[in-house]
Amino acid sequence: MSGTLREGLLFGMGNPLLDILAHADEKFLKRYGLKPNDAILAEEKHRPMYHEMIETLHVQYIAGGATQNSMRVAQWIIGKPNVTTFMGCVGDDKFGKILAEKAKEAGVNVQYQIHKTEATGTCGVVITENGANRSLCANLAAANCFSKDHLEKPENRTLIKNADFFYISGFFLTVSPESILEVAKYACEANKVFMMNLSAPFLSQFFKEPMMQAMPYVDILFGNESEAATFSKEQNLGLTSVKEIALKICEFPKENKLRSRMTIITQGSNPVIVACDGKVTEYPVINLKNEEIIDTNGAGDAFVGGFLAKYIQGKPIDVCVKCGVYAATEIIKQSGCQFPQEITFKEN
Ligand code: 26A
Repeated sequence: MSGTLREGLLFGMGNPLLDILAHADEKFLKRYGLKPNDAILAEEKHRPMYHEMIETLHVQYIAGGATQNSMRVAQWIIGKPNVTTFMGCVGDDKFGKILAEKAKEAGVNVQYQIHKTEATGTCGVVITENGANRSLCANLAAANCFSKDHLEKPENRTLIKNADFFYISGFFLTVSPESILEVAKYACEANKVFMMNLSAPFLSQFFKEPMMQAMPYVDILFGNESEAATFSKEQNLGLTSVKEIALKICEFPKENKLRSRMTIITQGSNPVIVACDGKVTEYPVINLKNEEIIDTNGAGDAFVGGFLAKYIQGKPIDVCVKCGVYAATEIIKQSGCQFPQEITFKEN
């Protein structure tokens, strides 16, 4: 695979969300029925939460949305603008403009679908335990209105055709499975790399059908330990060991027989698990001191971004994982998915 970085090499698609982030206590989580470490879709009962956060807590507005975070982080590491393209749906409003600005600032070529009436989506991020836990509650709004016709515009078709790598977080399964399949099938036919993320336990539980429709196209699947455990339970795998689950996922039916599936599971401060071709490799992470941790919001997305920045250059997997770990570590030291200007990553 070519090691050169060119414009449009990596294509991402997902929910562009503006994170409304605040530190709170257990009582706040209880009031809205939230778990300390989770990601869910907002229901009616969560509506007042955003208001309470803004009125009573110290909130920060930070660019978010899982796939867009990964694209921004990949761009940060790559340094050369427009190597990544991102599509998703925003409203015609201030939040949408902030998201576009932040993504462009990082160098992402954002090609949003813009909804005329729905507002840009937001995500309540409630941080507890001094940054160790983050509870995400997304109000998708305009993000939920993404439609496949956006991909059919000639200029967007060209962007897809020009990409060699595709990444879509599992969260997008709640919005447009048909768009996911369109991209997945194209990648398969062209023998290009299609990648997804388990993203959250609720997707394996309640979006099983679209998830399993996309699975045969997945060349690389990312996830964390709790998502892997829920996936195993929901698929009746009868496995609890993360390594065994990762190996089993690699064996699920696959369309493109020219590529073996790779499953990559992060486990917080425990080693990263990489399973492929019947083998499992563990890679250590960097353990931060408690006082260095600001919040873990975006850590998983940053891991993917760092990994992809190297993977699309054809670097060996150990370098890709090391870069993923580096990126996640930097993001944990800041509020939300934000990163410093300087890059101190060394491949060896
Ligand atoms: C459909 N859902 C629930 C979501 C999300 C989401 N991004 C897309 N769809 N729920 C949370 N996020 C994003 O995850 C990031 C942290 O990993 C948040 O916006 C946050 O930036």
